[in-house]
Amino acid sequence: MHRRAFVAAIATVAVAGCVDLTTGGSSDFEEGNIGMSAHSFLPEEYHTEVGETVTWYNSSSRAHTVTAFDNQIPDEAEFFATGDYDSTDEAVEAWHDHTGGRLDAGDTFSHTFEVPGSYRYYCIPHLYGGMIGTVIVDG
Ligand SMILES: [Cu+2]
Repeated sequence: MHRRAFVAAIATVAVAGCVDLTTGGSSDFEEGNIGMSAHSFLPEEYHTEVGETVTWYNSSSRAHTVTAFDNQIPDEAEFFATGDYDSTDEAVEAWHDHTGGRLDAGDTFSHTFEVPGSYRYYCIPHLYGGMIGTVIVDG
């Protein structure tokens, strides 16, 4: 009885935080590999392999961006950002100009990773809320 009450409480917290505790932290969404809450990527760190395509899915009700830090991806890697901009600066400028690159609720964005290494990316409007993620590509 006590255990049931505890599990129910955890389930409530999980729903409130949009975190699915049942799948162990990767591929939580049918629509994509990495989901989003109001202010974070789910999961914040995602592992994949060279040649694999990763899909982000905006599972929240807010608009977000997926924008690589161009100085925090491997040297040989292709830059990626919603809106298909060529650099972090260009993406930031477009966001401030006309919310360029916005990923609305339910939208998806995909990128294929061809170079092994660590890729840091963020959401432009929620950077100061700590909305930063990492994709680790194993060679
Ligand atoms: Cu965001």
